[in-house]
Amino acid sequence: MGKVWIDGKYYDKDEAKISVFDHGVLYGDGVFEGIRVYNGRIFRLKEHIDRLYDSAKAIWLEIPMSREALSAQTEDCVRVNGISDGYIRLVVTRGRGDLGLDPRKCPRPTIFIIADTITLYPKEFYEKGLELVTAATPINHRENLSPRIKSLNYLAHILAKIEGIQAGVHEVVMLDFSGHVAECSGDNIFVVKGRKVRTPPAYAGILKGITRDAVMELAVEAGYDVREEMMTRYDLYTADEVFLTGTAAEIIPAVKIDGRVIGTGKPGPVTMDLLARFRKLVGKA
Ligand code: PXG
Repeated sequence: MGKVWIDGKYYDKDEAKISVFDHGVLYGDGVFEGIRVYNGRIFRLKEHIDRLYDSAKAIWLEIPMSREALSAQTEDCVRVNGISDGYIRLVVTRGRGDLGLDPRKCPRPTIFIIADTITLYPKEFYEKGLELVTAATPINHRENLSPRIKSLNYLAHILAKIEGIQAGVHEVVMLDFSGHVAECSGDNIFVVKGRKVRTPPAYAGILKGITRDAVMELAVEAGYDVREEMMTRYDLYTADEVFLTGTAAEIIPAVKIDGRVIGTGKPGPVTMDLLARFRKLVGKA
């Protein structure tokens, strides 16, 4: 039976509960991380912890634990659950308060850590590639709820995801308010044209993915011309290759977008090269 750590104690999965008065539940007031474990080692834990504390800072939430203590607790949770390849969900909510939205009424944030197995995309998705459509729902405006904050408010992305489900495709492309390509519902997006590997800039208002950063480093090492640039759907439609990056997906090719076949319609050589390099980096190759 899996054990979930909540505010200092381990609970059996079925007994792992938080209050209905928690503002994480009442208002989506909180932040989180999704982290991967490969061969018993946590992938880029420091980067995830730093992003979590930045997300918390941005919403005026003080995590009542040091980065070192929370990192050690995350490692402990993986060990206690005997996970060698899996997924960690680390969540910090505003905590228990009253029915008003004033965060000052929540004396102590709730922290919980789930370490579990991971549901992976089927292998054939990597071999054949995904089909995407553009969602009508734009990404949150960066001055509204910044997409840089990995918050418990995922509704814009979930509404976009629902559009993808209705359209019968695997993922959706989300645009920003000016129509520039931003990211997908749970992944970042990359566009390949020749030796050029481009991805939307993080400052424009997207989640700065940990996988995105790793893939950019690998692409630079491999000698590609890596750029962060604003793009429109025209750049997607006319690309040689498009791929998505994320903690769960790693690197996954997209071969059809809004009915346009991308490149040859099959996962391309740059995507496959970067996927091989990524798998080597995480010790899966
Ligand atoms: N953009 C968004 C909106 C995300 O939610 C990424 C990019 C990729 O970031 P990382 O750091 O993982 O490379 C994410 C990933 C899921 C799932 O089940 C994915 C995410 C969060 C929750 C669930 O696919 N985040």
